[in-house]
Amino acid sequence: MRVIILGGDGYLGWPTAMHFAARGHDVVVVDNYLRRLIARQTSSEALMPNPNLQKRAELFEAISGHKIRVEIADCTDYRFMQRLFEEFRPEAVVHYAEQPSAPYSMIGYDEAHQTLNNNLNATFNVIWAVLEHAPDCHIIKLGTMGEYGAPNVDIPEGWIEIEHRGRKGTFLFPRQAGSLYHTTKVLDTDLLWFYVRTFGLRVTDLMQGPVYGLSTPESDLDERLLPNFHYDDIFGTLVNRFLVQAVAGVPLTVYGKGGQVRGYLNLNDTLQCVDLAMNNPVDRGELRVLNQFTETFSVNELADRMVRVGRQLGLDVQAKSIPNPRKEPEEHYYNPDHSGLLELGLEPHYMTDEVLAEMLEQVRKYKDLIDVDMIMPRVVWNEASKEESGVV
Ligand code: USQ
Repeated sequence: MRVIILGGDGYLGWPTAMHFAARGHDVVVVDNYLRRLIARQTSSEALMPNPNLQKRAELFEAISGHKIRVEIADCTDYRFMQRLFEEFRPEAVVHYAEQPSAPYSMIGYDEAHQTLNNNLNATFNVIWAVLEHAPDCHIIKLGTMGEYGAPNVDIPEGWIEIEHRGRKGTFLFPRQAGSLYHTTKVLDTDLLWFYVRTFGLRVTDLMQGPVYGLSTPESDLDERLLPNFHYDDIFGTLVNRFLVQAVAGVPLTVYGKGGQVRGYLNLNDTLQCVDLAMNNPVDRGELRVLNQFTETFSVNELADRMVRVGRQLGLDVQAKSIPNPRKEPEEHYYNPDHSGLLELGLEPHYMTDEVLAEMLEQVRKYKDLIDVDMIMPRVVWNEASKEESGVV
């Protein structure tokens, strides 16, 4: 298939590009290096150095024989998007081109505005480029489980049937995100749904939980092909941060009570899910929502596992609760459905002790590159914790 991957330099975008190219698809990646820029501006660089996209594509082609076309461009530039979609006529577009950090979006006006503008305008331009130049193209959009928040009822996959005063209807599940970043994803979903029901686009919205992992079969070909692995408070996701903290001997940063439950998945399962979505497209006029995670854990459960497995490897691992920089429930009900991707054929890689030990050993190789100054939270949007921690 002809596939465009927007945000192809990212933690998920680059491994996805290699995964599809290795399976014989015709792949174009687009990125404007926004994440690299923000990482430099906020001192949040990835653990290992990552060559730029052009260099990674050249290297991947030299090693594997599979070509990935690179476009360094901004998805919020509609003229560029028009030219690309008109010329390439994609059959699928995977849209990762968003500012993905919740903490970054909560720093202040400029960061919130940049997140809102980038994310909404990129999504809007994808919609219009498809409408005008490739109306049959399947849009695979990375949403987030964070769109739902942590409601006190079971979370379906996108749609809920409501009975109200004796009549029934089906609606998108009410969403209440905990950061401006997560809120932009709610708005993305609404934009997509409007254009699906009005102009018959075909869209899959993948509501993904936090992803963990350092490598994929393709990135194992050469360490310069590894995904950008962040462990800072801005771009690092929980498990990846805990892996680095365990190796560095820094107490695991449990935010608040640690009862926050999320649905997690291995990076290799993200690739499987996106692949399954692409190979099982929806009909025109359909918005399919799939909850993309394989198992749920609380922060405390993950900390306990990391302590146990880390100690078995001889690491000095401890967990410590610190004031929660985020405004979020720290003890709550959480029961989201996630059968859609399993029905499509997902074979989960669960987080076993062996998987954790393997990831810890991988991080250990880069121990000397860890900068411990990036670990403690620097962005606080919980007023009570601000006073407690003295962070301004
Ligand atoms: N947390 C800690 N300690 C830490 C870091 C995080 O206790 O050192 C807690 C957070 O407070 C939160 C949970 O762990 O309750 C998950 O945090 P996270 O940073 O792994 O995830 P989040 O900020 O929600 O964002 C990440 C990705 C985002 C994606 C989202 C899926 O950065 O792009 O959309 O995971 S979800 O969490 O389901 O919304």
